[in-house]
Parts: sequence; C-alpha cells; structure tokens
Amino acid sequence: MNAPFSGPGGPGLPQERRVVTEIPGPASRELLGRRQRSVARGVSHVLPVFITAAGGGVLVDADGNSLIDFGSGIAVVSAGNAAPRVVERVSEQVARFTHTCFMVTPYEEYVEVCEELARRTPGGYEKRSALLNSGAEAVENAVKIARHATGRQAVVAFDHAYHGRTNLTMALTAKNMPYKQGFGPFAGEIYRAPMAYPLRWPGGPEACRAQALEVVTGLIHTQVGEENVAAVIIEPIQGEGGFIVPPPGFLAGLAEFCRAHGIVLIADEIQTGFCRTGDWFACEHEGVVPDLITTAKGIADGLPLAAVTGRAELMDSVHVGGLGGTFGGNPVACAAALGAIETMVAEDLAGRARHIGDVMLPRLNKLAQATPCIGDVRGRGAMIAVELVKPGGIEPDQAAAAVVARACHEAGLVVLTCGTFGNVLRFLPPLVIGDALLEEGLSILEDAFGALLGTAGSTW
Ligand code: PLZ
Repeated sequence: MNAPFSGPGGPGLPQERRVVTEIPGPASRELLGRRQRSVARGVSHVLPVFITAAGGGVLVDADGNSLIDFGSGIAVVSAGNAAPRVVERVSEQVARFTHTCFMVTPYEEYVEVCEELARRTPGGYEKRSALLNSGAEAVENAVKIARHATGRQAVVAFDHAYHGRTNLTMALTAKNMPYKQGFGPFAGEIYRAPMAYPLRWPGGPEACRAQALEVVTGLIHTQVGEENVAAVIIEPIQGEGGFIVPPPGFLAGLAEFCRAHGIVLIADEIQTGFCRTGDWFACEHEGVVPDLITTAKGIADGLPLAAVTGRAELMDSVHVGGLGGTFGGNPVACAAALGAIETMVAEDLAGRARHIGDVMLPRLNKLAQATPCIGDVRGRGAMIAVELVKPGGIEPDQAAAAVVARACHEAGLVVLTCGTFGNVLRFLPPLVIGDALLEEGLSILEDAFGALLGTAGSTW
C-alpha cells in the first residue's frame, strides 16, 4: 500500500490525476468502517474516499490517489482548496482571536465582509447584511426579514427548488427524498409554483418563459393573493434541482411582478454566487436586481459563513436584537471570506469561470450529439450539467447518470449528480483548475459515456 499523503494542500500540490489503488482504496475502506461505527447513517457520501489534502484542481486521498475535482465540495472552494490568501488570513486571524460573538463585542472583519457584500452584490441601492453560519440559516433569515418588513406571511417557492434542510427551508425545498421524508410537519404559509424548466415545460422551450410567468403569477393571484405574499424566493439557476436555467426574461418578469405588488424578491445565490457562473452573481446575467440575496458556499472558500444582503429599508425594518446567533460571522470565517474575495478579484475568477464554460460547453455539446441519452447540456460559466434521458424522449434516466458517475469516480474524476429525478450530472470545478486537468476530466467523462454506449444490449 502506498504511504498516505501527509503534505500540505493548496495550489502547490502536483496538479495531476494519479490513481494508484482501486477507488476507494484500502485506507479509505478502513476509515469507512470506522465511519460506519461512529457516524450517523443519514449523513451520506458521493464517493467514500477520505481526503488528506486538496488544492488547485485535485483532491488527494488517504491511499495517495490524486483525483480531479469537478465538485468543489458542492460549489464551495471556488478560489481553490487551501487558497494561499485564505490560508494567510485565516492563520493570522486564528492566532489573534477565534471568537467573541459579534453580538457581545464586535470586530472589524465582520463589518469588512458586509462592506464587500454591499460592493459585490447587484443593486445600486443602500444595503445592509447579516452574517450567519449556513445557507439554510441565511434563507431562514431572509424569510424572517421579508415577513417582518412586509407584515405578510406567504412565501412562494418553485418546483425543483432547494433551499436547505432546516424546518423552514425543508418546506421551501421541493424534493421529498431524501430531504423531507419522515421529517414533517413542515412550516406553514409556503406555496409552490411551477418552475420555468425549458426541457420539461409542457408547451415546449419556446413557450416556456411567457407561459411559466402566466402560470406563476396567476397561481399567486388566485390561490394566495398578491397582498398576502411576503416573498418570492428563487435560485437564478437551480442547483440541487438539476442546474435548471430559466429562459431569458423569466427572472426579469418575476422581478417586475414582485415590484408591482410590494413582494420581496429573494435571490438564493448560495450555489450560483461568488463568480461561479462567470459573474459575481447569476442575477447579473439577466440584469435582475433582487431585494434580498442569500449567499454561502463560495463566500468563504470552505469555512462556514453565509449572509443575507439587501435593501437597507428591508434589512433595518427588523428591531434591534431581532437577528443574530452565537457563531454567525465568526472572525475566522470572515477572514477566510476576505481572503477568498481578494483571490476572486486578483485572479479574475469570474473570467476564469467564463473560460471554464467556454471549454466545457463545446465538448459536451459535441458529446451530446453522439450520445442519445444526453437530453440537454446547460449551465453558465463553471456551473454546467448534462441531463440524461431515455433516448428519443425526455424520460429521466437516473440509472445512466449513476453508471457514468461511477465510471468517472473509478477513473479518478469527482463528479456529482443532482436533479429532482437524480438524472443530471453536474460539473462545478474549482475556478482555479488548470486547463490540462479540465480537459483531462472531460476526456474521462467522454470515455465513461463511451463505455455506457458500449454496454451490451444497451439502449443508451
Ligand atoms: N440554497 C441554492 O444550493 C446547499 C446541499 C447539500 P447549506 N446546497 C447543497 C445537501 O445535500 O445538504 C444550498 C443551496 C441553495 C440553500 C442551500 C443550503 O445551504 O449551507 O447546505 O445549509
């Protein structure tokens, strides 16, 4: 057995794929045994290789395998794992002080992150932010703020939406298994509207924008009443639900409707934010300015931090002491965010995300032409997916997605699946991944599809 890798991570790690054992290897399998005896079964893994170091575009496991990372820990390490500026800032901060609780005695780093959020998020208006620990907590707080500011209770969310696993956010999340099954009762006053999902819109992709807007606004009017709606919450590109990109103009139409009726538009940019889609925020591609925006994931390169940012008059409608939490805006997490944002600016990671999309999309489109089970290729920047279907139609093919994902994993490429039907392969490389690894990852994916097509008796 190869000696476990024990060196530091970060971009200094050899940027290469190296598969020296089966995946998972013996060291990972041993750790998996310990994990099964100590960690709750409900917490699952995409790929049970135990990581000892990571950086750039690779993850190194306990068996010494170096895997290409097309997952970024679910769109988190956009600036790269153990990014130098993040490591520097965090090390400096952790040695100075680790916690005071911002609600007890404040510190500058929290304020600095809020200043950055005001600067980077869409909207020329006066803004305020509150910092929290997780995406779900940010969404919970955005709903609290919208309800408080409007004096209304109803919240409208969409089919295929994902907003978290806490009680309120489970109610907002659409998919039952595995997120909601057996965990009810769920929070009230949540209404669900159809999502503008071009591939699956009954009237076809061309009609999707106009018809979806009509259905959504009609449903709000007849079933809820505009005057009762505190907020409409939407992911500008849906993440867990399948990387669903609404047709151009849908978000803008929704924003206009919300504005006309005093409804707070919450953009959940937890997965799309911080350069992932080729701009700081995905709303910007459509010129849409939300009233509140939730962020997490990429904001702090892996340290737990999340935020609600929005119009000062909404945010400040909440009474003093109405928002907070012990750890929210922890100074070490804030230091990481400042390092991550600095990296995004210095290395133009939004530009890198656009470049990644420019490399991936043509190859995936070409692959789709030769692969009957690829029903759609979509996404923006470094948030790209292929949706797998039974050839000749749009019936979801979850089994094909699972087979391709497994083949990629075995070859040393970490890919994730998603989608309401589990049939979408999604690609979220760190924005700092090198071109050689990116191309190699795509070749592995092409080979995995090739193997799938070659399966005896296959209809794929
Ligand atoms: N909103 C848009 O993508 C988190 C979930 C992983 P937390 N997505 C990854 C899983 O299976 O738990 C997410 C998101 C959007 C909210 C969240 C929730 O963010 O930080 O996981 O709470």
